[in-house]
Amino acid sequence: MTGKPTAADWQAAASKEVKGKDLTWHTPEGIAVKPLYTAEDVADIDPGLPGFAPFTRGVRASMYAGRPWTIRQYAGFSTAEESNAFYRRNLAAGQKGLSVAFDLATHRGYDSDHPRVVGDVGKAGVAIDTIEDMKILFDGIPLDRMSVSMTMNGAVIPILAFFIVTGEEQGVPQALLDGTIQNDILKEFMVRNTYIYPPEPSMRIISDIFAYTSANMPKFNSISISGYHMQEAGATQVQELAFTIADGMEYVKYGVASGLDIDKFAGRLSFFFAIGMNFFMEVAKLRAARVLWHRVMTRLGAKDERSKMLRTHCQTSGVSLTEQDPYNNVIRTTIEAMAAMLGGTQSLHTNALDEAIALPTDFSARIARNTQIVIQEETGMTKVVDPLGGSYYVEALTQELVDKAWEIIERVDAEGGMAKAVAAGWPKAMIEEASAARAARVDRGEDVIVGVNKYRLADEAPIDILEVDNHAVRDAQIARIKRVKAERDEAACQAALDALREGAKGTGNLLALAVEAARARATLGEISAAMEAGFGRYETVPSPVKGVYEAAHLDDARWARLKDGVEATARRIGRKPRMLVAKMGQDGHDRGANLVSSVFGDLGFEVVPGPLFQTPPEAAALAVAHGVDVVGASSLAAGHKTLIPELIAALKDAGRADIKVIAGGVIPAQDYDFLRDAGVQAIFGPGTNLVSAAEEVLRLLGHNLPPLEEAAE
Ligand code: MLC
Ligand code: 5AD
Repeated sequence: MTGKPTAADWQAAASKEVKGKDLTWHTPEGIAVKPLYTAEDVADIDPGLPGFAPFTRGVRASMYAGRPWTIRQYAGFSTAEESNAFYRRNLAAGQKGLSVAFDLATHRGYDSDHPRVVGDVGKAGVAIDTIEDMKILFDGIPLDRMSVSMTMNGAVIPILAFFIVTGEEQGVPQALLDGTIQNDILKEFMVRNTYIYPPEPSMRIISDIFAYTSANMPKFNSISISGYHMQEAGATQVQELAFTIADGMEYVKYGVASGLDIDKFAGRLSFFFAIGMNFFMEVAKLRAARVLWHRVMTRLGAKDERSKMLRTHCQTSGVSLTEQDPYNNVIRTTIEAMAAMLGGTQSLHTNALDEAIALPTDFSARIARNTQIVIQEETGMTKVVDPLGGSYYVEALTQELVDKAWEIIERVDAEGGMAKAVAAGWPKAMIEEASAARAARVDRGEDVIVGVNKYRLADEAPIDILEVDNHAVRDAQIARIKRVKAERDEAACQAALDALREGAKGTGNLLALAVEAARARATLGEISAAMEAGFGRYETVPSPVKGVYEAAHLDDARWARLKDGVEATARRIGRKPRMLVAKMGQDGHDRGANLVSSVFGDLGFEVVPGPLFQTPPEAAALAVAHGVDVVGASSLAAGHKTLIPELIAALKDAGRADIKVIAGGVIPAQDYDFLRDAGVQAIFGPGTNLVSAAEEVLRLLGHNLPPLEEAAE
């Protein structure tokens, strides 16, 4: 061949190598990724320069060459004392910023002595009931020098009030408090489920926080608008991108509608994204997010460039990690961390290798932290700003993500904004459909997960995990609540709570009122209840998607055999087999439960999708009322050892010990014997193939499936 090869020459050469096979990769977000990108793909694209609008290449001119991203590991468990000690050890070992994980009782506005939270205290995060707990949590950590992120949405008012008063009692004025509060309620209604109040008052809380922090706490980021939990719930990257930016738009509109000047608060809005295993897609996603936010904020009338600058935290993906062969998780997290930094994140959490089983131990936390330190300090990767800028593929993909996400953002906008869309339910349904489609691809081996659906080990030894004794933590918390209540000026405390109650019914800044209540030693539960008196508590029922998982299995002999088995069972017992999918305790992680409801529904079960947040007796009563054959208890927040035995006892008390109880979710192998001894008939851990699980459930219901060959004939 003479002369320079052309695109057509390449096409011919590649086609010959693969004998004409189409090499296009059709991604779940509906993007057709080509096997080659060239200058032609980016002829119309100019990514600009870092530090300048629209910030495609990063929000700072010097980026990590000037200052690396903040190594900010999310952590919290047990008591404030234990979490404080853990933070201090981590800071001494190279962590740079703090990030507090609260337990689910705290998230949902209950003190540790509340009867609904017995299984949750100190389990998924640290228990905080009063300002005294918060002071212990930050003991020896100067809040004017350490930036602190707090992941709190439902009980955001008492927690932020405790934080402000903790600063005050440390001698730190509000103006110097540095950090971030998550404060992102829209995604709670969509995917994370730690809401307390209905949507309208929840949006007012956010505007009140914007008003208070923009006036008093200029260094504090008033919100962390989060797509993370959408990806964890199964969203594609385009969905995550679009709904997160659309959520941000909605908050800005509410802030403006409440009378705030957009440029007074928008500079302190921040974002939070998940970083999964699709490496280049994630790099492009962060770049696209910045472009989109700049576009949206310009449209909403922001003038200050800082208001249009998307600053973000990232966390590597929890769902991408596996219980099986868990050291593979170190590899996955390293790849994800690199995508986050090459995308230009401001702050990063890297997950620990025991993610799929339990909270991090000192050992697993060290490896997770060192993943970032090694990238920052050993590789030279931080020396050049946006090193992937100009990559044909990355630039083209960035543009494609902008365009695809923009279509969804325009739809949300046309339908009146994200609060309306969330109420209508279509974003959640869209995410759940993507989740069911992904589960089907994994269960069919089309999406590979090493050590789970390919190269699986025959035997695995359990690894050491962190265990929290929730009963001991609860006893200690109750003792401290009693002490604080005994020592406070009761009249002053009640007066502050009355003022807050009035404020919730009328106007008045809720955070300002809660700061008074925190000073007067009101508890988190009391502050939440005072607002609940005006707002009510929000409840919702799940509505599982239909047909997505089945559609992917229509050619599958095992699926056909299962459906026959369900039908045979129905003939035998005279009705469809019935299953309650129960969510007990304050654990709102409903991805697994929704998936199970959806798949068993597709199989022909009559599924009762239980509401979130039930107590074990409530779940038992629901099971009895519906006459179910089996209860599937889904547990992802470590409450299983308390809640499931109580469920079994409640069924027995109701005279229905015959109803079978199975358990699924984040349940470590170490707990299997305990649960079996308590009467659990089958346990499905992370990475369970849903077809296999359904086969086992049918066996439990007394149906023996024929060998596969016969069924296939
Ligand atoms: C940064 N700075 C620079 C610079 N880079 N100055 C000069 N040259 C450079 N190259 C300055 C910044 O302007 C800023 O000052 C200061 O340094 C800090 O940098 P930052 O980039 O703002 O980082 P940080 O303080 O870490 O803030 C990052 C953030 C913030 C804006 C994204 O919101 C944040 O920390 N978020 C964390 C959220 C989080 O951890 N969430 C956990 C969720 S877990 P200035 O004055 O400009 O501010 C979860 C799980 C679950 O949700 O479900 O439970
Ligand atoms: N400590 C550390 N990490 C946590 N995560 C949740 N709770 C904690 C905690 N208490 C992380 C996990 C999870 C994600 C939502 O946040 O990685 O998947």
